[in-house]
Amino acid sequence: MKICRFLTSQTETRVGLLTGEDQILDLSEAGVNNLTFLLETKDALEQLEIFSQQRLARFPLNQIQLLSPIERQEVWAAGVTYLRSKKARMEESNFSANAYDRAYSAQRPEIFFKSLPEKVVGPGEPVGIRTDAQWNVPEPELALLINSQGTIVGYTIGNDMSSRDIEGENLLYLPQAKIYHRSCAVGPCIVVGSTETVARTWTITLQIYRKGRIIFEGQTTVDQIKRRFEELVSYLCRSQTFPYGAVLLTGTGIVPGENFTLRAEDRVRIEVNGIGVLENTVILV
Ligand code: DO4
Ligand code: MG
Repeated sequence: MKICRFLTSQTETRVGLLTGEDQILDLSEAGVNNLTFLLETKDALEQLEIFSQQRLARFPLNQIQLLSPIERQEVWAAGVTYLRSKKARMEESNFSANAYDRAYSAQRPEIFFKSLPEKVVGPGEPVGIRTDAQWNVPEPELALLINSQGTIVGYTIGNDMSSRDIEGENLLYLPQAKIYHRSCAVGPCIVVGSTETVARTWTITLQIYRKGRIIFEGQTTVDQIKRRFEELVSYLCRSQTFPYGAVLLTGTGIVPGENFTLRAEDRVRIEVNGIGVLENTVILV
C-alpha cells in the first residue's frame, strides 16, 4: 500500500492512498488528516485496506501535486553502508580514507543528521548544489520510516545531495557537504506493509539528464547494503527520542565517476521499483 501527501487544485494539503498507476483516494474524507497518525497506528495496513474499499473521492495523479511524505519527522542518514560508497570516498580523500574504511567495518555504523522536516524538498521541487562547491552529486537512497517507538513502518526514496570536494577535503566539513539549502529530497510516497526481505529485492536506479539527454545512469540493489535495517535503526534510536518518528536514509550504492559533477538545470531521476520515482531539477543555492 502506498500513501502520500498531496496538494489539490484548491491548494489544500491532503493525505492520499495511491490506488493504481494514476489515481489517489482522498483519505481526508475518512478523517485522516496526517500521515503521522497512520504511521503510529498498530494496524495501519488493515485500516488502509478498509479505506481502499470505501467510496472516497478520487483524484487523477495529473491533477494534483505530490508533496514530500514528511510531516514532523527529522531526517537522518546512514553512510558507507555499501562497498561502492566506501571505495568512492576512500578515493576522494587521502585525508579521511582510513575513517571511511573503519566505519564500513566497525560495529557502530556512521549515522548523521541530514535535515529538518520543513527543509525537505518534495517530488518535482528543485534540489540544490552549493555555489562554493565544485564537485556535487546526488545520492539515491532507500529511506526507512520509523514511528515514535522506533519500529520500521514504511519505505520511501531519499536523495542525500552531497558536495564531494568539501567532504573530501576534511571529514570535519561533512555537515557543510551534506546539510545546506535544498540538500535533501524525499518522496514520492510511503510504502507501508513491506518486510525487509521484500525491500532487499528492490532495485535503485539513478538517471541524470542534461538538456534532455542521459549523461549518467547507474543501478544497484537494496540487498547490497551491508547492514540489516534493524541494526541501523537501533543505533539511530540509542539515547534518542523521536516523538513524531523519523526518516533514515540508508546510504548510497551508486556514485558517479570522479569526473562527474552536477550542474544547474540537470534533472535527477531516482527510481526504486517497489516504491516509485523521485525526480528533481538542480539549482544553484
Ligand atoms: O561519510 C560520508 C557520507 C556517506 C554517505 O552519505 C553514504 O554513503 O551514502
Ligand atoms: Mg548518503
